[in-house]
Amino acid sequence: MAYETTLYPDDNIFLEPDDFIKNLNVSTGEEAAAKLKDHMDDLENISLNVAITGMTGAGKSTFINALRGLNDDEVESSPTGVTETTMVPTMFPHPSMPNVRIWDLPGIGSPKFKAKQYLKEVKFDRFDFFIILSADRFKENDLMLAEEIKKKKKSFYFVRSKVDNDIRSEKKRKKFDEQQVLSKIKEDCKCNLKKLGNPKVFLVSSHELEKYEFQALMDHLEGDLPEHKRFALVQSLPVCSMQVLKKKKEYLKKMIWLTAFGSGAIAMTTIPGLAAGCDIGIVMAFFNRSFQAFGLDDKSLHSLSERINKPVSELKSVMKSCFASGITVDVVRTFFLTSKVSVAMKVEYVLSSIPIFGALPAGGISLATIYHLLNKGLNEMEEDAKEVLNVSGLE
Ligand SMILES: Nc1nc2c(ncn2[C@@H]2O[C@H](COP(=O)(O)OP(=O)(O)OP(=O)(O)O)[C@@H](O)[C@H]2O)c(=O)[nH]1
Ligand SMILES: [Mg+2]
Repeated sequence: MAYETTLYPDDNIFLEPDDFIKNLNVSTGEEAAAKLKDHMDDLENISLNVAITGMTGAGKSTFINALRGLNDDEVESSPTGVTETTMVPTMFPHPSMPNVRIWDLPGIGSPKFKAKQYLKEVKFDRFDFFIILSADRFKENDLMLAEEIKKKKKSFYFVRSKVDNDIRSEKKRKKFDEQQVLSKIKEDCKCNLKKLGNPKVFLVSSHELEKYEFQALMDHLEGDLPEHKRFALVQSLPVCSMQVLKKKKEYLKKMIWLTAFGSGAIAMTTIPGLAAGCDIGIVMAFFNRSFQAFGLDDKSLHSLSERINKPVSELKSVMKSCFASGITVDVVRTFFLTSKVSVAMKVEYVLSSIPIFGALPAGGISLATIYHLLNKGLNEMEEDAKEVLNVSGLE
């Protein structure tokens, strides 16, 4: 995994095209192609290790499944249940981003619990951050663990889980006010955690990620992570709201010009004379990534359909883009050939001022055109994803 060692000293993986080219520091098209390819591989390989811990029954496995967009009874899911089920640290790769790994850490409920020893045993260093879950008041062991994580200069977040249960039982009261119930739970947690200096607490239901504070938790994680890790986090999030969709698009958009440069530069060096002047593999990889990140692939739709109890066919019926049936070379080629192209002026301008790119595909498809088509494809997929979200009733 070369990421940390390559191109960007400032951890800024999404420089503007002009700066990016300057930073590439290359003098030939071949060099540029090689560097762009490296950079794209790096983006593919960004790793994120998330530790989920908390007492037995706190809802760790259920939360992990929800994060991975899976239901509890799917084959790849973390086993959940009312008896103690998770005994050893277990890693669960994200279904479409295997470098995003979510770890189910064993119960920390033992009376003899020693936070320092525990962190050593689970090899705390490999984790980017910890999420400590509790279904009621945070216990002494949770607090000890947070203190120890802090000493090791790692981040932790407290999540009060299963708030849907609280709401459901409080609803039976005559004077029910949801906001009041939530505030009360939060205050109680905060009071309970005071000795740690007011850490943030997020109220979450793994059964209803779109409600309560899952989004706020993700926003905080995103803000605290270094930029290249943010990219992995956002792409791996389950699509549970328009806000998540918007965020995903924002990050994917930043990849567009890189994909356009990459596909053009690599095509120039590896397939000279090819009329298309565009590496279809790179374009496919971009569309595939976007398709999965938007939750439009069969696997994601299947999980969603089970969760909301609607047939996959109903979800698919609202997808109107040409990508609705999946990303294949034929689909992408047809999309390229049938799209009306208006020239993306800014890209054309930037490219024309850079000699090695100025020489790109004579007579073939221009980089500005690729750029434009990638943008168009992404917009169309986003529209499909919005429709799916609407019909699923999550928004
Ligand atoms: N209503 C509701 N139930 C939940 C939620 N999260 C978990 N549960 C239920 O709580 C029980 C325990 O959940 P698990 O995810 O297995 O808990 P765990 O922390 O992994 O437990 P161990 O593996 O034993 O440490 C299961 O019956 C879940 O269905 C939630 O957000 N809402
Ligand atoms: Mg478990």
